[in-house]
Amino acid sequence: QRIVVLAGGIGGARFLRGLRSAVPDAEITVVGNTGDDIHLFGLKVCPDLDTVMYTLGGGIHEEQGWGRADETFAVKEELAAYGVGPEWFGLGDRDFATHIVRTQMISAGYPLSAVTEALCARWQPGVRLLPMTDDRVETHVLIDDPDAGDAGRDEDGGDGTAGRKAVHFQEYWVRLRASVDAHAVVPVGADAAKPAPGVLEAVAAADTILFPPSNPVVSVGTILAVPGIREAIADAGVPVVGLSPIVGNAPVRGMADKVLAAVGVETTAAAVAAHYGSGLLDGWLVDTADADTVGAVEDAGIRCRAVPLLMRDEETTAEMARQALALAEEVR
Ligand code: GDP
Ligand code: FO1
Ligand code: CA
Repeated sequence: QRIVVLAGGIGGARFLRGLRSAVPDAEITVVGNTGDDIHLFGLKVCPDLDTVMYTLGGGIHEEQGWGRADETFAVKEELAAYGVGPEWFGLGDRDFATHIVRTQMISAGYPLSAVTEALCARWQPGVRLLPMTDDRVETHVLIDDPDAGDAGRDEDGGDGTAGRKAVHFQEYWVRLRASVDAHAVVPVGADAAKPAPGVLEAVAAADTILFPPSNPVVSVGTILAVPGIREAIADAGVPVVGLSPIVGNAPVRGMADKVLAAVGVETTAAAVAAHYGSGLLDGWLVDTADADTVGAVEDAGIRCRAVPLLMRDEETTAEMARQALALAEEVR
């Protein structure tokens, strides 16, 4: 069977490892989020694509969830000695090689999708990994500007932007550790982006489409913001099943609560399902801790089951994948 998964970084990657072991014969196409991408040190960094590639390819730093195992930071230290930053972003020596290869190929004219395929030839992730788009998309987050002072606050013409500034998602997450409120999340460039080659074809040919427990705003939401992808999923006529990244009214890890607030969605499993909507989602898995919300999700027209959703290891994650596929059969 053919399965398409829209994936962010850690949540997506870990789920995919379970899915791959649950259905080893399935043809899995991953549409990866590239809104986290950033240009640093003259290099193009694609955190979510790399997290999926390294996790499925056996190169990931397991505890950290991103970057390479057995990493060292000599290059970063040397750059810092030249006063070249940012110092807040930890690109390791092994990881640098990936970025040099990627940037070199892009400079030579290859699209990101071809570069990703080339990188995956080494890592053999066992899935087909496609970036959502070959075009440049960068998620920015609108925050209060600590330098604006009171003078600027009233000068917004009523649109709420005075005294605020947009920072790159990586700056919000890594430098600021999501410690300040996000007023808006903008996938800059998404409206003009085209799905990468193979994305719409894979969606149209899918037997099942899965939303892993990835961030609904800055991971899955960004992929859906590329014109054509949401429509292709809705039109595919096959079960679309998601797994909640929210357990017990909180993200399992990360800042989903901050970015959900920015789009006016409560941090609950049921609210995230409603945010995707019954027009897109046919089935939704919530954690057993949220079993009391199953009725509310079903009232919204989305078939719902409560099962354990903590990805403790590959086998518990594989069981989550089996539950998602079983729910897909129920709604098919
Ligand atoms: P990121 O790009 O690295 O942030 O990763 P994703 O967007 O793919 O996934 C992030 C989401 O995964 C967060 O909102 C977490 O709450 C969720 N998550 C992480 N681990 C687990 C888990 O074990 N179970 C569930 N249900 N969600 C998880
Ligand atoms: N996350 C951090 O918290 N600190 C870092 O220094 C950092 C560096 C980094 C380098 C390469 C890469 O692929 C990912 C990296 N991440 C780092 C993870 C990344 O910032 C985010 O977790 C994701 O973009 C959120 O999905
Ligand atoms: Ca991400």
